[in-house]
Amino acid sequence: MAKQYDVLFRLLLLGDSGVGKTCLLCRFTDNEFHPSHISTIGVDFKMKTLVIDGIKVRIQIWDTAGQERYQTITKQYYRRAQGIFLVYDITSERSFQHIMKWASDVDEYAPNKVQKILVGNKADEENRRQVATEQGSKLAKAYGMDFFETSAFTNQNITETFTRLAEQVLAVHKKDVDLLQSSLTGELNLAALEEEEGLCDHMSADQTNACWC
Ligand SMILES: Nc1nc2c(ncn2[C@@H]2O[C@H](COP(=O)(O)OP(=O)(O)O)[C@@H](O)[C@H]2O)c(=O)[nH]1
Ligand SMILES: [Mg+2]
Repeated sequence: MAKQYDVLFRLLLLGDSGVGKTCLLCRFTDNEFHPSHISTIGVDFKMKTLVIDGIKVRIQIWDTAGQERYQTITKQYYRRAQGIFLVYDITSERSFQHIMKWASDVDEYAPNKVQKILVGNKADEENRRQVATEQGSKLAKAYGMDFFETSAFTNQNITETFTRLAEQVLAVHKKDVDLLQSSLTGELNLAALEEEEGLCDHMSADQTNACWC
């Protein structure tokens, strides 16, 4: 039987509450958009498989709640992420300023090899824009990150953003993937199962797959 995937990566969505993390994830995995905001509770994930350079890359994308009270839960997940989306809302200067705080948390808690990408969401809301595109690209450049403006509403740059981060993660783990492909063993699971460390003890099995948007 054909293998379902060659490599499994864990990606994490970070950013203030309300910037559109849950909507970005629902748009990417299910091509859906929900106009009302229902706060994400704690941490939740969705999966999708991409084919990059002939390699089946299964990505596990973790959605987080930006609220302060969930910070301790979230930080446990930084450690095992291979890629991180730092998301702000182009109609919220405040959410953009907070990117620095999110980035410094990532520096502190995530592995050194972690790949990051800056995302300015709600690009469809041009008339409410508070953060210029140049401000986003300048910040991304300062941090050495790629940058995309997206819209979960119109589907602008959604596939591009998720694919780019997966490509970056694949590139830094290329040596491991090459080794794996020259062997006959199964898939490479870089995102070790969270149950091993009991991180999902607070969630029930059906909660882990549900869409909270
Ligand atoms: N116009 C517009 N609204 C969006 C977009 N993405 C999310 N929203 C809205 O912003 C609100 C918060 O989105 P949500 O995904 O729950 O944010 P989260 O707290 O970061 O997960 C919801 O009312 C969404 O409908 C977008 O790209 N464009
Ligand atoms: Mg959410």
